[in-house]
Amino acid sequence: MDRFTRHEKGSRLFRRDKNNPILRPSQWPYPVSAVFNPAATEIDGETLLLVRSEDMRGFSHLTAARSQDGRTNWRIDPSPTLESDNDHQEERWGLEDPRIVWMEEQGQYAITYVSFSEGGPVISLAETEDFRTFNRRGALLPPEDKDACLFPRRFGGRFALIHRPIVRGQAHIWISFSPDLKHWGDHQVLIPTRPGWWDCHRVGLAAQPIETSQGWLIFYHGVRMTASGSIYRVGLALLDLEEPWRLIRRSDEWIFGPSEPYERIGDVGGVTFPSGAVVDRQMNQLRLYYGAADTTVALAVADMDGVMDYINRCPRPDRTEKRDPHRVGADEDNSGHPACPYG
Ligand code: BMA
Repeated sequence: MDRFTRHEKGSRLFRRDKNNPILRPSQWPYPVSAVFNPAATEIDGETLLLVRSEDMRGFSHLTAARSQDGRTNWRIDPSPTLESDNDHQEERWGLEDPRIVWMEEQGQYAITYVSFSEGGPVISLAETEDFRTFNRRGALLPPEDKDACLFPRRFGGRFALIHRPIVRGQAHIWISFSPDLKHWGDHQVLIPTRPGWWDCHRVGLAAQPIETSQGWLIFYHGVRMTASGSIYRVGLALLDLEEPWRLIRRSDEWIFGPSEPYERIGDVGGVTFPSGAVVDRQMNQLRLYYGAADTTVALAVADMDGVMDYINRCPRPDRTEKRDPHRVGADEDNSGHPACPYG
Protein backbone atom coordinates (compact mmCIF):
# COMPACT_ATOMS: atom_id res chain seq x y z
CA MET A 1 0.00 0.00 0.00
CA ASP A 2 1.49 3.37 -0.95
CA ARG A 3 1.53 6.19 1.57
CA PHE A 4 -1.33 8.11 -0.03
CA THR A 5 -3.62 5.08 0.05
CA ARG A 6 -2.60 4.42 3.64
CA HIS A 7 -3.21 8.03 4.59
CA GLU A 8 -6.64 7.87 2.97
CA LYS A 9 -7.43 4.71 4.95
CA GLY A 10 -6.07 6.17 8.20
CA SER A 11 -8.13 9.34 7.97
CA ARG A 12 -11.31 7.27 7.46
CA LEU A 13 -10.86 4.88 10.38
CA PHE A 14 -13.07 6.87 12.76
CA ARG A 15 -16.63 8.12 12.34
CA ARG A 16 -17.80 10.93 14.59
CA ASP A 17 -20.96 10.30 16.61
CA LYS A 18 -23.97 12.10 15.17
CA ASN A 19 -24.78 13.58 18.59
CA ASN A 20 -21.36 15.19 19.00
CA PRO A 21 -20.44 16.79 21.26
CA ILE A 22 -21.97 14.15 23.50
CA LEU A 23 -21.36 16.11 26.73
CA ARG A 24 -21.41 19.88 27.17
CA PRO A 25 -21.02 22.19 30.20
CA SER A 26 -24.73 23.14 29.99
CA GLN A 27 -25.66 19.54 30.85
CA TRP A 28 -23.79 19.65 34.19
CA PRO A 29 -25.91 19.61 37.34
CA TYR A 30 -23.77 22.44 38.78
CA PRO A 31 -21.91 25.39 37.21
CA VAL A 32 -18.81 24.56 35.16
CA SER A 33 -17.16 26.40 32.31
CA ALA A 34 -15.83 23.41 30.35
CA VAL A 35 -16.05 19.59 30.36
CA PHE A 36 -13.40 17.72 28.41
CA ASN A 37 -10.57 15.12 28.27
CA PRO A 38 -12.46 12.16 29.82
CA ALA A 39 -11.11 8.82 30.96
CA ALA A 40 -13.32 5.89 29.94
CA THR A 41 -14.01 2.42 31.26
CA GLU A 42 -16.80 -0.11 31.78
CA ILE A 43 -18.43 -0.86 35.11
CA ASP A 44 -21.60 -2.82 35.96
CA GLY A 45 -22.30 -3.28 32.25
CA GLU A 46 -22.23 0.48 31.60
CA THR A 47 -19.77 2.96 30.18
CA LEU A 48 -18.30 5.33 32.74
CA LEU A 49 -16.52 8.52 31.76
CA LEU A 50 -14.49 10.42 34.33
CA VAL A 51 -14.66 13.88 32.84
CA ARG A 52 -12.36 16.78 33.56
CA SER A 53 -14.64 19.63 34.64
CA GLU A 54 -13.28 23.14 34.93
CA ASP A 55 -14.87 25.52 37.40
CA MET A 56 -15.08 29.31 37.24
CA ARG A 57 -11.85 29.70 39.22
CA GLY A 58 -10.04 27.87 36.40
CA PHE A 59 -9.42 24.78 38.57
CA SER A 60 -10.42 21.33 37.40
CA HIS A 61 -11.96 18.34 39.17
CA LEU A 62 -13.27 15.01 37.87
CA THR A 63 -16.94 14.09 37.41
CA ALA A 64 -18.33 10.64 36.62
CA ALA A 65 -20.91 10.28 33.83
CA ARG A 66 -22.56 6.91 33.16
CA SER A 67 -24.45 5.61 30.13
CA GLN A 68 -25.81 2.22 29.10
CA ASP A 69 -24.84 2.49 25.45
CA GLY A 70 -21.82 4.77 25.87
CA ARG A 71 -23.45 7.32 23.55
CA THR A 72 -26.66 8.68 24.98
CA ASN A 73 -28.63 9.28 28.21
CA TRP A 74 -25.65 10.18 30.38
CA ARG A 75 -26.25 10.32 34.12
CA ILE A 76 -23.88 12.84 35.59
CA ASP A 77 -22.88 12.84 39.26
CA PRO A 78 -24.67 15.73 41.04
CA SER A 79 -21.41 17.06 42.56
CA PRO A 80 -17.67 16.61 41.88
CA THR A 81 -16.70 12.91 42.03
CA LEU A 82 -13.00 13.46 42.76
CA GLU A 83 -11.64 16.88 43.61
CA SER A 84 -8.59 18.46 45.26
CA ASP A 85 -7.89 17.10 48.71
CA ASN A 86 -6.48 19.51 51.28
CA ASP A 87 -4.26 16.73 52.64
CA HIS A 88 -2.58 16.44 49.24
CA GLN A 89 -0.63 19.62 48.54
CA GLU A 90 0.20 18.42 45.04
CA GLU A 91 -3.50 18.75 44.13
CA ARG A 92 -3.62 22.43 45.10
CA TRP A 93 -4.54 23.76 41.67
CA GLY A 94 -6.80 20.93 40.59
CA LEU A 95 -7.07 17.52 38.97
CA GLU A 96 -6.88 17.09 35.20
CA ASP A 97 -6.87 14.63 32.30
CA PRO A 98 -7.44 11.20 33.95
CA ARG A 99 -6.91 7.75 32.46
CA ILE A 100 -8.45 4.55 33.87
CA VAL A 101 -7.30 0.97 33.74
CA TRP A 102 -8.71 -2.15 35.44
CA MET A 103 -5.89 -3.76 37.44
CA GLU A 104 -6.29 -7.52 37.21
CA GLU A 105 -4.15 -8.36 40.27
CA GLN A 106 -5.65 -5.74 42.61
CA GLY A 107 -9.22 -6.26 41.41
CA GLN A 108 -9.81 -2.51 41.22
CA TYR A 109 -9.52 0.42 38.86
CA ALA A 110 -6.38 2.56 38.80
CA ILE A 111 -6.90 6.21 37.90
CA THR A 112 -3.85 8.17 36.88
CA TYR A 113 -4.50 11.91 36.67
CA VAL A 114 -2.59 15.15 36.52
CA SER A 115 -2.37 16.94 39.86
CA PHE A 116 -1.54 20.57 39.42
CA SER A 117 0.94 21.36 42.17
CA GLU A 118 2.65 24.68 42.80
CA GLY A 119 5.80 23.05 41.43
CA GLY A 120 4.08 22.07 38.19
CA PRO A 121 1.96 19.17 36.95
CA VAL A 122 2.60 15.69 38.41
CA ILE A 123 0.99 12.28 37.89
CA SER A 124 -1.07 11.01 40.82
CA LEU A 125 -2.59 7.59 41.34
CA ALA A 126 -5.92 6.77 42.97
CA GLU A 127 -7.60 3.38 43.23
CA THR A 128 -11.30 2.62 43.35
CA GLU A 129 -13.77 -0.22 43.02
CA ASP A 130 -16.87 1.83 42.38
CA PHE A 131 -15.96 5.45 41.48
CA ARG A 132 -17.61 6.58 44.70
CA THR A 133 -14.81 6.07 47.22
CA PHE A 134 -11.16 6.44 46.33
CA ASN A 135 -7.83 5.46 47.83
CA ARG A 136 -5.22 8.09 46.97
CA ARG A 137 -1.64 6.88 46.51
CA GLY A 138 -0.17 10.32 45.87
CA ALA A 139 2.23 11.63 43.23
CA LEU A 140 4.33 9.06 41.36
CA LEU A 141 7.20 11.04 39.85
CA PRO A 142 8.53 14.62 40.03
CA PRO A 143 7.14 17.45 37.86
CA GLU A 144 6.77 18.16 35.06
CA ASP A 145 4.77 15.09 34.10
CA LYS A 146 1.41 14.42 32.36
CA ASP A 147 -0.50 11.96 30.16
CA ALA A 148 0.07 8.81 32.21
CA CYS A 149 -1.53 5.39 32.42
CA LEU A 150 -0.61 2.07 33.98
CA PHE A 151 -0.78 -1.21 32.12
CA PRO A 152 -3.35 -3.60 33.62
CA ARG A 153 -0.76 -6.24 34.57
CA ARG A 154 2.90 -6.77 35.44
CA PHE A 155 5.69 -7.60 33.00
CA GLY A 156 8.48 -9.73 34.46
CA GLY A 157 7.15 -8.94 37.95
CA ARG A 158 7.02 -5.18 37.45
CA PHE A 159 4.25 -2.67 36.82
CA ALA A 160 4.72 -0.38 33.84
CA LEU A 161 3.68 3.24 33.48
CA ILE A 162 3.46 5.28 30.29
CA HIS A 163 3.88 8.98 30.98
CA ARG A 164 5.11 12.23 29.44
CA PRO A 165 7.71 14.10 31.45
CA ILE A 166 9.20 17.27 30.03
CA VAL A 167 12.97 16.86 30.03
CA ARG A 168 15.10 19.80 28.95
CA GLY A 169 12.12 21.23 27.12
CA GLN A 170 11.48 18.02 25.19
CA ALA A 171 8.13 16.27 25.44
CA HIS A 172 8.50 12.59 24.48
CA ILE A 173 6.42 9.64 25.71
CA TRP A 174 8.35 7.56 28.26
CA ILE A 175 7.85 4.22 29.98
CA SER A 176 8.94 3.47 33.58
CA PHE A 177 8.79 0.41 35.81
CA SER A 178 8.03 -0.34 39.45
CA PRO A 179 7.80 -3.41 41.70
CA ASP A 180 5.24 -1.77 44.01
CA LEU A 181 3.62 1.21 42.23
CA LYS A 182 5.71 3.50 44.48
CA HIS A 183 9.36 3.25 43.47
CA TRP A 184 9.95 3.90 39.78
CA GLY A 185 12.99 3.27 37.59
CA ASP A 186 14.41 2.05 34.27
CA HIS A 187 12.89 5.13 32.63
CA GLN A 188 13.17 5.13 28.85
CA VAL A 189 11.80 7.02 25.89
CA LEU A 190 9.07 5.01 24.19
CA ILE A 191 7.62 7.28 21.49
CA PRO A 192 9.65 10.41 20.72
CA THR A 193 8.50 13.58 19.02
CA ARG A 194 9.47 13.72 15.33
CA PRO A 195 11.05 17.02 14.34
CA GLY A 196 9.47 18.43 11.21
CA TRP A 197 6.42 16.17 11.44
CA TRP A 198 2.84 16.83 12.60
CA ASP A 199 3.88 15.54 16.05
CA CYS A 200 7.10 17.56 16.29
CA HIS A 201 6.55 19.60 19.45
CA ARG A 202 4.89 17.29 21.94
CA VAL A 203 3.51 13.81 22.10
CA GLY A 204 1.50 12.25 24.94
CA LEU A 205 -0.47 9.10 25.58
CA ALA A 206 -4.14 9.48 24.58
CA ALA A 207 -6.43 6.64 25.76
CA GLN A 208 -5.32 3.81 28.06
CA PRO A 209 -3.23 1.03 26.36
CA ILE A 210 -5.58 -1.42 24.62
CA GLU A 211 -4.61 -5.08 24.70
CA THR A 212 -4.97 -6.97 21.41
CA SER A 213 -3.59 -10.34 20.32
CA GLN A 214 -1.04 -8.46 18.20
CA GLY A 215 0.23 -6.07 20.84
CA TRP A 216 -0.77 -3.02 22.88
CA LEU A 217 -2.63 -0.52 20.76
CA ILE A 218 -1.61 3.01 21.68
CA PHE A 219 -3.37 6.20 20.67
CA TYR A 220 -1.29 9.29 21.26
CA HIS A 221 -1.71 13.01 20.70
CA GLY A 222 0.86 14.88 18.69
CA VAL A 223 1.27 18.64 18.74
CA ARG A 224 2.55 21.06 16.20
CA MET A 225 2.77 24.70 17.21
CA THR A 226 1.80 27.16 14.51
CA ALA A 227 1.61 30.94 14.18
CA SER A 228 -2.00 30.79 15.39
CA GLY A 229 -1.67 28.22 18.16
CA SER A 230 -1.11 24.49 18.66
CA ILE A 231 -2.86 21.75 16.68
CA TYR A 232 -3.57 18.57 18.66
CA ARG A 233 -3.99 15.54 16.40
CA VAL A 234 -3.99 11.80 17.03
CA GLY A 235 -1.55 9.07 15.97
CA LEU A 236 -1.41 5.31 16.44
CA ALA A 237 1.34 2.98 17.67
CA LEU A 238 1.67 -0.70 18.54
CA LEU A 239 3.81 -2.03 21.42
CA ASP A 240 5.01 -5.59 21.91
CA LEU A 241 2.50 -7.57 23.99
CA GLU A 242 4.99 -9.05 26.48
CA GLU A 243 7.73 -6.39 26.21
CA PRO A 244 5.76 -3.14 25.94
CA TRP A 245 8.93 -1.05 25.98
CA ARG A 246 9.37 -2.25 22.35
CA LEU A 247 7.66 -0.04 19.78
CA ILE A 248 6.63 -2.27 16.87
CA ARG A 249 4.69 0.11 14.62
CA ARG A 250 3.95 3.81 14.45
CA SER A 251 1.73 5.69 12.04
CA ASP A 252 3.44 8.24 9.83
CA GLU A 253 0.16 10.10 9.47
CA TRP A 254 -2.25 11.44 12.03
CA ILE A 255 -5.47 9.44 11.88
CA PHE A 256 -7.72 12.00 13.54
CA GLY A 257 -7.62 15.75 13.99
CA PRO A 258 -9.71 18.89 14.41
CA SER A 259 -12.07 19.54 11.52
CA GLU A 260 -15.58 20.08 12.94
CA PRO A 261 -16.65 23.49 14.33
CA TYR A 262 -16.78 22.13 17.92
CA GLU A 263 -13.16 20.96 17.53
CA ARG A 264 -11.95 24.18 15.95
CA ILE A 265 -13.78 26.66 18.18
CA GLY A 266 -13.76 26.64 21.98
CA ASP A 267 -11.59 27.61 24.94
CA VAL A 268 -8.59 26.19 23.05
CA GLY A 269 -9.46 25.75 19.38
CA GLY A 270 -7.78 23.14 17.20
CA VAL A 271 -7.65 20.45 19.90
CA THR A 272 -8.81 16.82 19.65
CA PHE A 273 -7.58 15.18 22.85
CA PRO A 274 -8.63 11.52 23.35
CA SER A 275 -8.08 10.20 26.86
CA GLY A 276 -10.32 7.15 27.08
CA ALA A 277 -11.48 4.24 24.95
CA VAL A 278 -13.91 1.35 25.29
CA VAL A 279 -13.76 -1.75 23.11
CA ASP A 280 -17.16 -3.25 22.35
CA ARG A 281 -16.13 -6.88 21.77
CA GLN A 282 -19.59 -7.88 20.51
CA MET A 283 -19.68 -5.20 17.83
CA ASN A 284 -15.88 -5.41 17.34
CA GLN A 285 -15.83 -1.62 17.61
CA LEU A 286 -13.68 0.84 19.46
CA ARG A 287 -15.21 3.96 20.97
CA LEU A 288 -12.74 6.78 21.43
CA TYR A 289 -13.75 9.59 23.78
CA TYR A 290 -12.01 12.91 23.39
CA GLY A 291 -11.97 16.48 24.57
CA ALA A 292 -12.94 18.88 21.78
CA ALA A 293 -11.35 22.35 21.90
CA ASP A 294 -10.93 22.03 25.71
CA THR A 295 -14.69 22.70 26.00
CA THR A 296 -16.80 19.58 25.36
CA VAL A 297 -16.61 15.78 25.21
CA ALA A 298 -16.98 14.07 21.83
CA LEU A 299 -17.02 10.48 20.55
CA ALA A 300 -15.61 8.77 17.48
CA VAL A 301 -16.08 5.08 16.60
CA ALA A 302 -13.91 2.71 14.56
CA ASP A 303 -14.06 -0.94 13.54
CA MET A 304 -11.33 -2.84 15.39
CA ASP A 305 -10.40 -4.85 12.29
CA GLY A 306 -9.85 -1.65 10.32
CA VAL A 307 -7.65 -0.18 13.06
CA MET A 308 -5.54 -3.35 13.37
CA ASP A 309 -5.20 -3.71 9.61
CA TYR A 310 -4.07 -0.08 9.38
CA ILE A 311 -1.50 -0.21 12.20
CA ASN A 312 -0.03 -3.43 10.81
CA ARG A 313 0.64 -1.60 7.54
CA CYS A 314 2.44 1.24 9.33
CA PRO A 315 6.24 1.37 9.32
CA ARG A 316 8.40 -0.35 11.89
CA PRO A 317 10.23 2.49 13.65
CA ASP A 318 13.69 0.97 13.44
CA ARG A 319 15.29 4.45 13.50
CA THR A 320 14.23 4.84 17.11
CA GLU A 321 15.13 1.32 18.19
CA LYS A 322 18.77 1.59 17.26
CA ARG A 323 19.45 4.68 19.31
CA ASP A 324 20.21 5.00 22.99
CA PRO A 325 16.97 6.21 24.60
CA HIS A 326 18.88 8.16 27.23
CA ARG A 327 20.75 10.19 24.65
CA VAL A 328 18.09 12.84 24.29
CA GLY A 329 19.84 16.12 23.74
CA ALA A 330 18.68 19.71 23.45
CA ASP A 331 19.09 19.88 19.69
CA GLU A 332 18.34 16.31 18.72
CA ASP A 333 15.95 13.66 19.93
CA ASN A 334 16.27 9.93 19.43
CA SER A 335 14.33 9.94 16.17
CA GLY A 336 17.58 10.82 14.41
CA HIS A 337 16.22 14.15 13.09
CA PRO A 338 17.44 17.62 13.96
CA ALA A 339 15.23 19.74 16.22
CA CYS A 340 11.81 20.86 14.99
CA PRO A 341 12.08 23.90 12.74
CA TYR A 342 8.61 25.19 13.68
CA GLY A 343 7.41 27.33 16.57
C1 BMA B 1 -2.32 19.99 27.22
C2 BMA B 1 -3.13 19.53 28.41
C3 BMA B 1 -4.59 19.24 28.03
C4 BMA B 1 -5.17 20.22 27.07
C5 BMA B 1 -4.22 20.52 25.93
C6 BMA B 1 -4.73 21.55 24.94
O1 BMA B 1 -1.11 20.51 27.64
O2 BMA B 1 -3.09 20.50 29.38
O3 BMA B 1 -5.35 19.21 29.21
O4 BMA B 1 -6.37 19.69 26.55
O5 BMA B 1 -2.99 20.98 26.46
O6 BMA B 1 -4.97 22.79 25.58
